[in-house]
Amino acid sequence: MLKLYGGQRTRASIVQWYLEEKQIPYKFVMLDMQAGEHRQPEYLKINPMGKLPAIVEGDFTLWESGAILLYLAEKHGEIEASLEKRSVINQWIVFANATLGPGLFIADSREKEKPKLLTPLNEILNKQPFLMGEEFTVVDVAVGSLLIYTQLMLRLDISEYQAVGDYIKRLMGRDGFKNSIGKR
Ligand SMILES: N[C@@H](CCC(=O)N[C@@H](CS)C(=O)NCC(=O)O)C(=O)O
Repeated sequence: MLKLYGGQRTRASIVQWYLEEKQIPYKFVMLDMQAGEHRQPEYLKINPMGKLPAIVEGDFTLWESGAILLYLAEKHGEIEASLEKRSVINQWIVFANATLGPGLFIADSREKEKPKLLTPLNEILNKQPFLMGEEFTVVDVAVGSLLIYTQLMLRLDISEYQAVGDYIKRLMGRDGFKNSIGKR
């Protein structure tokens, strides 16, 4: 069975959300970060960077939450064969981790980046319930989790962005969310 390595409050919950959505069987291996378990040789064999999350499936290991999401989506049939469709999914996952996350979670850039990032997201979500259209996809886990964390962790004022606020509520109402990030 797939093992997901995480800690009390780590991005492993993002991966866990997707596993719950797709009902993929997994075992959550909770490392004690206070005790430095993620820096011990046993875990460094899985992720030499000493960061969480990572997954282990048989003798295959993978780290970086975005790469894990993409792997799971591909393996569990969400991603169609076309290079273009796969690349658009990849685009949103990279956007979440390389642009949206740093833009909103690095205090110095937050105020400047907030309108630049949330205005187009709001426009997209005004037209459709999910980022790729009518259907919830892995992209909503990657981007949506960070938007949700802006509320849970930063209490970021997004009142100007009604469609983003509605999207967050829609995502938080999902069972997969409630059984993962919602439980922490
Ligand atoms: N870009 C990475 C970030 C990984 C990361 O920084 N994880 C944090 C927990 S959320 C961590 O392991 N921190 C422990 C440390 O840096 O020692 C990902 O998305 O997986």
